Amino acid sequence: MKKVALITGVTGQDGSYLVRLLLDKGYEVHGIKRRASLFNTDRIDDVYEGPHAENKRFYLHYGDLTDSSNLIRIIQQVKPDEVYNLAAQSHVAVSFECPEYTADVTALGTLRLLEAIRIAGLEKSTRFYQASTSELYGLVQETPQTESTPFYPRSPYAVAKLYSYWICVNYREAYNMFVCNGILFNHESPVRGETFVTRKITRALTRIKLGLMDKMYLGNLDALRDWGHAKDYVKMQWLMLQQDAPRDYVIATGEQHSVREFVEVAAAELDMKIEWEGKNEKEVGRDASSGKVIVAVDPKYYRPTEVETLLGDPSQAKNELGWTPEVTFRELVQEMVQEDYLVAKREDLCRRNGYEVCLPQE
Ligand code: NDP
Ligand code: GDR
Repeated sequence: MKKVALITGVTGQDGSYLVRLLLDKGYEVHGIKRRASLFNTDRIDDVYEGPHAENKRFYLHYGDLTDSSNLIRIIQQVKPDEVYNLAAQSHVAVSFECPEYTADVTALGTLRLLEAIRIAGLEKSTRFYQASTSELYGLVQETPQTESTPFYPRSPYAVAKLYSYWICVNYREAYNMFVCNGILFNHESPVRGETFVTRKITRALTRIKLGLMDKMYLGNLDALRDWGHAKDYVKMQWLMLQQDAPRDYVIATGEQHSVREFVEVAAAELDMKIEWEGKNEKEVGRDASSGKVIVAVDPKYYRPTEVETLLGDPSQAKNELGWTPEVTFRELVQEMVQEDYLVAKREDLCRRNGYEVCLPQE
């Protein structure tokens, strides 16, 4: 019998990698997408065959984590063996602008899904993966961070994810449900949302290289992150639900880099060298060959409370599940730069042929 999985957040970065992984493993996959005024399925269009295809194994349902009755109906219809709760208002900076909405989706949405499983009477059979996060560690209490490091969230997003983390632990203990928290550190890819710092950098530098843009503005260049590749991390999301007993796992590379270093490595991929001068909000990065300032700091991207440093220790995942990340930091940056360079070249071609290029900016 083929297994049935339900993915919330299927249109997001991780959803798009996870759906491919599960289809490759022979699953029937159901995804929840939000109604939007424009198509929002770019990342999964190549695997979704449309509503009339034959022998379909991938289905999309309209839904929203703020809508309990919708979630109950989908769970009752689909009767999933596995639920992957990836949906969230996932942007830390935006969570300061929309704290209540973030709590509704990112905290209560998890509760609604868990309750929908219970209401459908599936709590003994459905396994549940929760997209927890290294942001839970926030103001870090020890380095590197492990499954037992105390939490200290530093944003409305992280506080909402803290609720989700604990409600998952509680449902596991209270109802004996198979629920796992994956405490994932930052993971990126060419389909990373454009307003997260890595993608913002690769998108901007490739456009600067081709003269489509003059300069990019960033916030805290000193922030340190443990960056991995999304395709490695979704393997672990699946693996966690295949164990005999549910547990929570840290998923990380165990290697840390600064935002400034990310800029330098990405620039080097484009044969550009950045020379830094100034400090804090006066810091700028010049392109060594032209002398032009191509990176500047804009304090508007600072956060009211920042997470300065994150570094994970994935030993438990390695020892118990045999998981290790395959993509190195440099390979990740390379892939992101190469993909964005192709996009920038297309824009450049249009521009040189007289078509106006007008893309959203952050
Ligand atoms: P994305 O922001 O790329 O994707 C988020 C997904 O959630 C999108 O499909 C989005 O839909 C959907 N969504 C947002 N709000 C709602 C809602 N109200 N109802 C239903 N769906 C909604 O995130 P990632 O793929 O990067 O991350 C996946 C999950 O993992 C998130 O929960 C994130 O917080 C968490 N996480 C991510 C990490 C990372 O580094 N990427 C690290 C640790 C945790 P739409 O496409 O319509 O916007
Ligand atoms: P993060 O990712 O907050 O770690 O959350 P993001 O890429 O947004 O920021 C990483 C660090 O870079 C600094 N920074 C900037 N960030 C953005 N977005 N834009 C800028 O211009 C900029 N300049 C500097 C930030 O201050 C921060 O320190 C991501 C999300 O995917 C969460 O959903 C997930 O839970 C965590 O990773 C783990």
